[in-house]
Formats: sequence, structure tokens, C-alpha cells
Amino acid sequence: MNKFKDDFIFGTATAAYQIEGAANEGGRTPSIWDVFSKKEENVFMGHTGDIACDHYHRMKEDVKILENIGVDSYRFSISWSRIFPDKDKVNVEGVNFYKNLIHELKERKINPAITLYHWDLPQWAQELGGWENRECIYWFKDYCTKIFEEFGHDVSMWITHNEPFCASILGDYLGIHAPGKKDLKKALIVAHHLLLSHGIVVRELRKFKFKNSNIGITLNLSPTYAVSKKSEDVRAAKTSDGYTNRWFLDPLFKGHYPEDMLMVYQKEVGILDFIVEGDLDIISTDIDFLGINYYTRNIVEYDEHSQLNFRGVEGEKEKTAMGWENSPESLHDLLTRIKKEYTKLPLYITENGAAYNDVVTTDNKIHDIDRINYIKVHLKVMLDFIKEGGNLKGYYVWSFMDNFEWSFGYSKRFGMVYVNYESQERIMKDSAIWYKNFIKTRSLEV
Ligand code: GCO
Repeated sequence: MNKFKDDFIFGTATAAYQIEGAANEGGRTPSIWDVFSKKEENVFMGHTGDIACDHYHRMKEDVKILENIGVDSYRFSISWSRIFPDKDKVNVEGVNFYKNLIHELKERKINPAITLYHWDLPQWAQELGGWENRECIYWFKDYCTKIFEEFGHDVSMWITHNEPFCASILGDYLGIHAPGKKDLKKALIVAHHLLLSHGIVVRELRKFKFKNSNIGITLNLSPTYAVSKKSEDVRAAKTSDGYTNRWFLDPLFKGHYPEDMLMVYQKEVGILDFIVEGDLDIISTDIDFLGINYYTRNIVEYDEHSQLNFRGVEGEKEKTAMGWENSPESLHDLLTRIKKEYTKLPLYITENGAAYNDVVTTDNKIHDIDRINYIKVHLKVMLDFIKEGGNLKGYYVWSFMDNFEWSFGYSKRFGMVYVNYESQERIMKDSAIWYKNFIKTRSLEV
């Protein structure tokens, strides 16, 4: 049978800074992404999230589109600086925006899945040292506690962090995301504090004893393959896997950082003295599910010139507009590995999808066959994994609508819904129509 069970969750996802706009409205103050995107050359053509999809003003219309697609669940994130525009100041207007959003969704039987942190740290927090400052964990805890107080009875799925790898490594080591730093030690400190804050917030939510309340974290995971069997390439692949995957999975599920990576990092930055006794117990606090964002695989080779001695190699499979290979088999490898080496907890694909160069036809249609195929082949391997006994419970397409794709600005379109950024008109692409029909039957013709 090529059919998903009725209780399998089909959803779609977005993030606050990527869609909301209204950057200076409703009492919101800037986040690190407002500041970063306004600095020259950080983002394609100087694009910013100032207006984005104007979702802040079009929320009701957008929820109606979600209802039309028929998703079971909608994953979105909360903008921290809408809730706390300043360290000790709660903004009721911000709280109300999300209260209304949750209400609209629930009226239409769409289950909200909330990401608490999707990279938009308030600028006030950055000015106090940001995630490099251990205190930031407690500012985050205060913000999450407020969110739980307000929405805890209405929300059954919480994600503490989205992709701590990107938030730390891309933001503080590679400098291509906010806050735009290039310092490995700082990035490792940020990563550690993100993980620690995850554990602390999980414990905080448990204190409320809400009836139907699940909390987890979302990691971006990429299976990593060596380009050849040469021992130096195999070693490079192991380091790359440690850097992207194990540095986050091991502390969460095994309660320690991977030994080989501790050696690699200590050689580069000295003793990791920011890891304090007791931290790993907190990081490995029991959670209810693991969220996985999966887009592509990594192929790597040895590189004597790069700091960590590996570099990515281009693969031969068909690519999306991001230049990422469409590699569904690697999702199967990934899920199997998680089940075998890490956890039997419920898994959710919290993001999967593709950017393509969509063309609007003269009759206002978007025939995005490539996107439909990309989604289908990934659904197929998910079915295989489930048949093999895998505990996979849900799938969220990235993204609901085209949006601000971080350093690529609006140049990359990931949506099932097309956004005309001039008129803010939304058009359901063929993929949205396909997903709608698919969700009705839950069966995949392949
Ligand atoms: C991420 C984020 C999304 C991206 C998506 C496409 O994974 O980077 O969670 O915000 O837009 O992944 O790159």
C-alpha cells in the first residue's frame, strides 16, 4: 500500500522573519536579521524582511489558503522581539497577533506547531552579547515562559530551536547569516548555549503540566558521504558529519559531545571551557519528538587549505535552483541512522521542499512539476521507512509560500503558493493543488 495512515500529519512551514514584514509596526523592535540584512552585501540585492509577504497584515487571508490546501498542521515561528521589544517589556500587540493566528488556525482545525526560535534574536539581546552570553539562555527562558503562559493550553507541538547548526555556524563562524561573525570559538559557544537553552525550556514547559503538550527540537541533518574511499576523504567525511550532524545529535540523545570532534575543535580554539558541569544533563533532557529538516546530502573531500580539512564536492544528481541535489535515498539513509544510532522517538520532517525558477503563465498559473516530483520522491522513501518500522509521524513542506530566503533574499522561491512581491497577490502553484488532492487520499501514485 502506498498510503499514509489517517493520523499522519501533513503540514507546511514558514518562519516569522521570512514572511511577516511589518518590521517596525505593532510594537516590534529590530532583530539581528533586520540589522544584518541592512548592511551592504549581506543579502542578495540588499533585500530585507521589512515587508516580506506582508503576512502580518494578511494573516487571515493566508490562513484561508492553508484551509483550502487542507493541511493538518501549520508550523510557524514567533518573532521574539514582537513579544519582548525590550528586555523586560512585554508587548501586548505582539502577543495578540499570535493569539489571533492560533485562533484562526484552530477554527479551521489546523493544528499550530510553533517554533520558538527561528534565528531572529532581538537586537537588544545581541547588544548585551547575544547567544555568546550565557545570560541569553535566561532571556530566552523568560520569553518562552511568557509564550507558554499565553498559548500553552492551545498548542500541542512546540519546537524550541530551528537548526542550531545554522544559527551558530552560519551566523558566527561562516558569517553568512546574522549576526555575521567569523570566529569558530564564538560559534561553538553559541551552539552550546542554544542547546542548553533548549533543555532549560523543555523543563520549563513540563512545569505547566499542560494536557496535550509535546516539545522537541528541529535539526538540519545531511547524510555525508566521502567522495572516494581514500582514507583522507573518509576522515574528511567523518569530520564533516561531526560538524553538521553529530555535534548536535550526540549531546541531545547521548548526553555528550562526540570525542573526535572535541579533539578537532580543541586543536583549533583551545579548551572548550564554556561547557560547564551539568550542562549535558540539561541538554539531554527527555523530549517528545525530533524534528528533521532535510533538503539534500553532502559529498565531501579532504582539503588541506580549509580550517577543518574538508570541503563540499558537487554531486551528479539533478539539482534544484539552490544547486542542491535532489537525493531522496539519502533521506532514507538518514532516517535509518537516526533510528539505529539515536532514538526511537517520533520523528517529524519539519521541513522538506525545493526552490525552482517558477514561471507564471499568461493565465496566472504556475506549473511547478519539478517541485511536485521532489515532494513525491521524498514521500515515497518516508513510506518505505514507515513500512520498515520507522516511527515517522508527520511531514511539513517548506514552504507554504514564497518568502525571504535569508542571504538569497527573494531570489529563491520555495513556496507552494506564489507571492507577487509587488502586489502581494498569492497564487496557488500546481504543487499546492497537488498537495491538496494528495492530503485527501493520502495515497501516492508512483
Ligand atoms: C532553513 C530554514 C528555512 C529555510 C529553508 C530553505 O533550513 O534554512 O529553516 O528558514 O528557508 O531551509 O533554505
